Amino acid sequence: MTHHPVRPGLADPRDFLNIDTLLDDEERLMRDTVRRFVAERVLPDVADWFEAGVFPREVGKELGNLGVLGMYLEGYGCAGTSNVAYGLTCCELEFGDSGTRSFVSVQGSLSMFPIWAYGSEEQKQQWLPGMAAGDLVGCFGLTEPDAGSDPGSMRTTARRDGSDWVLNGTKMWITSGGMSDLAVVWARAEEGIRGFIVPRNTPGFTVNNIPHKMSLRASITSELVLDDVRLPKDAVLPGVIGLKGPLSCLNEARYGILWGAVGAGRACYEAALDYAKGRVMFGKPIASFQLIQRQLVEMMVAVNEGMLVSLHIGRMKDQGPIDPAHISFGKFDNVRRALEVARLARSVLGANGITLDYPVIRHMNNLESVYTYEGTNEIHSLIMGQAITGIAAFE
Ligand code: TGC
Ligand code: FAD
Repeated sequence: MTHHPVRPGLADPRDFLNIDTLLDDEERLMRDTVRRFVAERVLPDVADWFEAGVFPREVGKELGNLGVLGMYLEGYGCAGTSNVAYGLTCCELEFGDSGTRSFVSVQGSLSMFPIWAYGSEEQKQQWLPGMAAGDLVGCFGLTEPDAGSDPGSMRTTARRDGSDWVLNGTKMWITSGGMSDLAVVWARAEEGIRGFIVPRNTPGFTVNNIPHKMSLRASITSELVLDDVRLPKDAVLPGVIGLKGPLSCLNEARYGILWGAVGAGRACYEAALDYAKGRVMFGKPIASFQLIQRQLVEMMVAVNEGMLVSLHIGRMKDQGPIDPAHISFGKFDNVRRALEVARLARSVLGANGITLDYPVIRHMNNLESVYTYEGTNEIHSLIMGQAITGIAAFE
């Protein structure tokens, strides 16, 4: 048996378990490219965007130029990368801000994916290349004021009138709604739930941005109102009927989120580590106190574990169809752990932890939304509960 001597001091505080060695060259290149974009284009301004409550439209276009919009889809201007490369991208984007990753999730997984998976050839040709380039912005309307965790109870209707469709209803909490050129809206038709492509300028379709958010401020969140919105027959996505349509899109978006949460956690851990080494109290850096070291270690361990879980789920997804309950594992655990990391980091920064001069409270507040959207923590518990017991406990 070969004996490898243990050599103290080799552990990298920013990649403690050498997870980098588990990536191939292409994955590392993608990761580094997005990391550079975030450092140059997001981090210098994101606190201002957050304070102003905006997500600049031109950043959406730049993300298109970077090639990350719908990047794991094949054809129609999309890059066709692996799921792991896409996951690493989400992780880096959310190191910047959950709002930036949200924009990319909603564009690629919730707006482009349903058109790519269930659209007609004409719909794909019409919409996907412009969306991949960031020239057209999409949004995904599933949630309603009275139908959140239970989208099967939606009230929005789609009625046939001659060869047209007429949509009525209200969608709530819709990311990118106010900056979108098209909405993928899910509505109840006679035969079951169907998806519709609703161009922004359609008469009867109005969008109102939701004010006063304390979370995901660098992201636009909107209400969509559909008042006798008349659409031609080719506005419907022909390839799917039933709740499995929107739920299958959620699998894609939740996959990106489970990686993204690790990025937000890493940003908080690194900010706390740097701060603790520089901040002197009682004549010593606070990093020298045992209680602070314990907190830093908790954060570091959570971030490394989250990376391993993400990478494992990503490799599973790259190998073939994956059970949605596996994605729930990552969304459930990585987001709650990232939130714990953010709260620990907030405390290590003391009073400085409450300002936008450091990234921590911005991430902490953002993660409250991430905990709730794309299936709340409770819903993901129940999805895994059903997977291990065979009993659905949703109602
Ligand atoms: P259930 O009866 O279990 O299933 C109905 C049909 O759907 C199928 N199905 C799935 N298909 C694909 N993927 C999945 N994950 C699926 N889960 C279920 C199922 O097989 C069945 O098909 P069929 O052919 O038999 O009809 O449905 P249920 O009504 O009991 O609901 C189950 C539940 C609670 C898990 C589901 O409703 C759920 O996931 N609720 C959470 C809702 C949610 O996550 N909303 C997210 C909205 S989008 C968003 O938040 C975007 S934020 C984006 C950002 O800014 O990053
Ligand atoms: P509710 O469903 O009312 O839940 C309230 C509480 O009850 C939660 O703790 C929940 O876990 C719990 N609960 C509910 N049912 C059960 C149960 N069966 N067992 C145990 N506990 C239960 N939606 C979109 O369609 N598109 C978007 O782009 C989008 N973007 C969003 C962006 C932001 C910033 C936010 C905050 C939300 C967004 N959403 C979007 C909506 C999001 O998906 C919903 O908020 C989420 O699904 C939860 O629904 P709800 O808020 O109505 O909460």
